Amino acid sequence: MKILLYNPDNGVTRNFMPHLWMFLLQALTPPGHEVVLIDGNAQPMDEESIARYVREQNIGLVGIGAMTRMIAKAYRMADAVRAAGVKVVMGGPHVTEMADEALGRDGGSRHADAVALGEADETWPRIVEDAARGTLKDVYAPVDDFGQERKPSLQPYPEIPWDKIKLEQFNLLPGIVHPLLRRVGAGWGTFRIIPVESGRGCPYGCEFCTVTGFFGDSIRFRTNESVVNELLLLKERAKEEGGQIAVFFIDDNFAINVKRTKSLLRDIIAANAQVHWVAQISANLLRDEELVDLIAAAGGKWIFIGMESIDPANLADVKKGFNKPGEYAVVLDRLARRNVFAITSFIFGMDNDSPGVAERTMKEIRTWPAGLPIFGLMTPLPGTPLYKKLEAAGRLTRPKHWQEFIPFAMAHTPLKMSIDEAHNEVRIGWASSYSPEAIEKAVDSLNHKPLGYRISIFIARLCFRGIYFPQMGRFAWLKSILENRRTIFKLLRQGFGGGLHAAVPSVAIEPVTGQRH
Ligand code: B12
Ligand code: SF4
Repeated sequence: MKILLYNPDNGVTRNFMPHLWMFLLQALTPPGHEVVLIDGNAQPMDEESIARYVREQNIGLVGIGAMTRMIAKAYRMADAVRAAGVKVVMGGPHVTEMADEALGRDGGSRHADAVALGEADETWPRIVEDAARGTLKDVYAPVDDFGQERKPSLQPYPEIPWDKIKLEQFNLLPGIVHPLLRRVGAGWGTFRIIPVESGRGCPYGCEFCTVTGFFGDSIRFRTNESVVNELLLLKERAKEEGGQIAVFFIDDNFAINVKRTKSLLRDIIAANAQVHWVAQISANLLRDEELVDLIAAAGGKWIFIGMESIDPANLADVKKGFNKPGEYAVVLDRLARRNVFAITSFIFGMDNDSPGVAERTMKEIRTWPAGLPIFGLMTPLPGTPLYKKLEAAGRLTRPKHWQEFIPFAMAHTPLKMSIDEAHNEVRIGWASSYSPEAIEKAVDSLNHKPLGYRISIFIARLCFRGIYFPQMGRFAWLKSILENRRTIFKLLRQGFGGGLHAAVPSVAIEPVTGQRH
């Protein structure tokens, strides 16, 4: 059987990193079946083109995965595939919570022939075999013989054949820059960001987050050896194709067990498996100087920190009181001293937020080492304690907000400001962090660092502004480059002063679209 795994685009920004679930399920597919992957971010498709594709390619089963934000598109694509006569199985965090919606049991129309609940590592081989036999069931749940939920242990972990997988769709370097990069130096033929997980689960249970409910509060880790081998494989591939590879450790809290993280980082260093990497770590775990030393020595370049708010009352309200705003600056300085920078994520529209919250937050941010601040709105995702709380209080204004997804739009009214005011605060956050003046200031604040870091933060800021300000086509990019020409000229002058090689950024970064860990 030929199987297509498809992940829809979110229609707003491009995610440059491929989704891990596709590669994982591909690696877990029983022998005898062929699996093709299409990521809508890299290969945009509409309903008509996916229907044509499955017919022309003689696809026997389509697997679709999606977060809540992309689910409306996922359903439209699933409908088109089913209308073409091909079975659809859906999985991921949204349909796990809303299986009845996907199966048309809630009064709406049916979108999927089958739904895989929760982690599908162990159910996927069964789904494939049932589909091949024509005996696909409606629901596949990860349970043991006694009907108890079972979480995959991650030991052993499947070997993802990164040395052979076709990754053409995930090269971040547009063809237009290839000749320039060839002149700059060898090793810039390709640049990819690859997702790698070293563990799953987070016990913290923040009210707005899907993770504790979905992956459970028992944390599971791969062996150090299996992670190190994966990094070595990726490093080897980059070398062979004369390109660059960076890794995004997608663990929700990469240092949730500090002892284990240190031992993994030591093993990465000992095996010379360092690549440049990004990871998500909560601020409370970054108090440990030795951990931060090891992060830097093992290739860590950017740490994503879910700060959420600078107001302790807000943090306590969403059960994230372990975040201490008073120590944010110290944590960021500790990282910056090792040339590790932070993606700092904030949520506006929390219940203790009032108009002016963006400026109050910006005032703090301006005292921190330059990084990449991102701003989102409090969003009740299905299945989370936040959703249940707001629903019970009758505060949801758009209870099924995912059916008509609108980027940066609230689905409930905060207590101390209106929805419009909350939207305005997010706009202020983005505008004052990503204006040409703010970008120039951030780059200038790193004047004491090697030029590579300044270029790196400049490129990253240009990419990150696209999370909020539409920046999809060439024209939008050109406009953004023109607006930032002062900073570009400055960097070029310094680059030519110090030799062009010094100007090649040591690490670039994906324009992630605002993610809380
Ligand atoms: C990496 C990541 C991203 C990446 C993007 C995706 C990428 N290229 O990988 C970035 C950083 C860009 C991102 C952004 C966002 N993210 Co995000 N992200 C994650 C993260 C940390 C890891 C995803 C992952 O690879 N997990 C590991 C794999 C193995 O797990 P999995 O994807 O769930 O897949 C398993 C099962 O779900 C199932 N499965 C999944 N798909 C399918 C499909 C089929 C057919 C089958 C059978 C099974 C199946 O099988 C897999 C193996 O068990 C998760 C949290 C988490 N730990 O999962 C959040 C998470 C998915 N993100 C989340 C959110 C909310 C966002 C944002 C909306 C945040 C924001 N406020 O802006 C944005 C929007 C994204 C967008 N572009 O539209 C939520 C989603 C909740 C929901 N109900 O949708 C999560 C769960 C985190 C959270 N705090 O709640 N994210
Ligand atoms: S927001 Fe981060 S720390 Fe909180 S439960 Fe989710 S993954 Fe854990």
